[in-house]
Amino acid sequence: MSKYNIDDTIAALATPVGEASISVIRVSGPEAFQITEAIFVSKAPSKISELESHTVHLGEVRDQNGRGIDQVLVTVFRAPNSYTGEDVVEISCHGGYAITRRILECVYRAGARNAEPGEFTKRAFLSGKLDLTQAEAVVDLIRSKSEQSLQVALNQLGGELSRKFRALREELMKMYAHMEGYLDFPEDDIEVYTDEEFRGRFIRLKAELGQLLAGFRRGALLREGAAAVLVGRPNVGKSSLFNALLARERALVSEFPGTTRDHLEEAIEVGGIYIRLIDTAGLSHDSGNPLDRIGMERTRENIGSAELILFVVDGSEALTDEDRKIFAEIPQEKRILVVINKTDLPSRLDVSKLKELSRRKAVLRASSRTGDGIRQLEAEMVDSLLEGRVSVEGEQITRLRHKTALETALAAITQAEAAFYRKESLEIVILDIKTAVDQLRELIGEIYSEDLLDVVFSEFCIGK
Ligand SMILES: Nc1nc2c(ncn2[C@@H]2O[C@H](COP(=O)(O)OP(=O)(O)OP(=O)(O)O)[C@@H](O)[C@H]2O)c(=O)[nH]1
Ligand SMILES: [Mg+2]
Repeated sequence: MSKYNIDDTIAALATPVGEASISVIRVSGPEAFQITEAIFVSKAPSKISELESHTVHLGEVRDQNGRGIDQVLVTVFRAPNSYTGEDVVEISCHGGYAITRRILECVYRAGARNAEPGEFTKRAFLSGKLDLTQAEAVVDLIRSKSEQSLQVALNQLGGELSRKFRALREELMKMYAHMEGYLDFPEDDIEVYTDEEFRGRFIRLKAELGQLLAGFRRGALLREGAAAVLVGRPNVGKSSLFNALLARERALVSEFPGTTRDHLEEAIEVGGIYIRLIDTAGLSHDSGNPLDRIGMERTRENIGSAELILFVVDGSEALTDEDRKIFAEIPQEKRILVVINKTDLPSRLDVSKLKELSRRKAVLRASSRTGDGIRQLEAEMVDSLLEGRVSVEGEQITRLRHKTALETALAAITQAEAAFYRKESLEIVILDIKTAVDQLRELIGEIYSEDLLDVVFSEFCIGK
């Protein structure tokens, strides 16, 4: 069956599976009204297909033997004024495994097909309700775990990024048209940009694409969050800091070195960013204990995949060789914050030696016992992850798909520009411009392949 098939009617649970006060089953397609009529008996003696759009009706769902299953509300949306652009019925029933399963069975028996993940949104896209960038924002909105990622998703859903892509496409199409006009009628005195104009347009386009690309890392960070890992020798207070940042006693803390044997992960939201905070087993290079070695192996893996390392030292003790060895293990290209913990105790740490060791990394002081310096640490974590750029204003690309397409477009424009200056035939230049145009059209989904839609919509959950 073709993935483009939108002739049939689909149905799925739109709310999470499990116990809830209500669940919603969504039915969309040309038969949505007839299918609902077959299983629903309204209190009022009217047919679903005759009901006004955007109205809610009380009634009962009955199985094929006429036995009542649940009292429900159905909401009717008439095409094209619905999420998918098709006729849609939403059945709000009691939440629960068995009830929703039985109602869905009735809906399927009456002729609906089980919707694939994201199929409702795919239909919204195919019927022109949303473009592809906005469809992606729907997933981001649902998945948002922090204020900032939510804001970026809302901006995208509102069409901010799409408008930017469209404007760039428009600009490129103009260049294309001018070049094509010249190619088609070279003798005519048709108006074509001067070389100067072309030069200016190339420069502007490259700058705008470059700017969008530069924002990718931050956009991806806002969308996906980041992993921050606490690293240091045993007993410096990593687990205590972990708890202080979480604001609850999650990790076991004790005065015995080697308390944490396995890593622990918890999510926090700091400065609007979603951070996966990871506590690790203290690294100790001369431990003969095999359990320690396994724990340390895990710690190394965590270091490898983290975006931010919090290197923790104990301020109430002098810097040790072990501290040095551990620091040396952290790849220097990583973002690293050095945290001097236990500042409530008398200081025995030579800060200049620590700075020498950590070179230009930021050094912070904190006490997980009193909470001093914890807010500052949070702020530094955010700054370090965002590199100081905290604003979510402006268009923000968030996905690898956007990045790859814009990179291809930028390369094509750069190539077109070079060919233009070498005074190569316009036929060559125009091919590159066409490549760039197509990349932008694909971004908003003006042109698409089945594969592309598969990739975009496979991220969705069932019922969306
Ligand atoms: N005075 C003081 N003691 C602290 C502070 N942070 C941690 N401690 C104490 O230091 C000891 C070790 O703390 P943990 O958080 O278990 O240290 P850790 O780095 O997780 O140790 P491992 O799991 O063994 O690697 C405990 O007795 C804590 O109470 C602090 O800021 N001030
Ligand atoms: Mg610990």
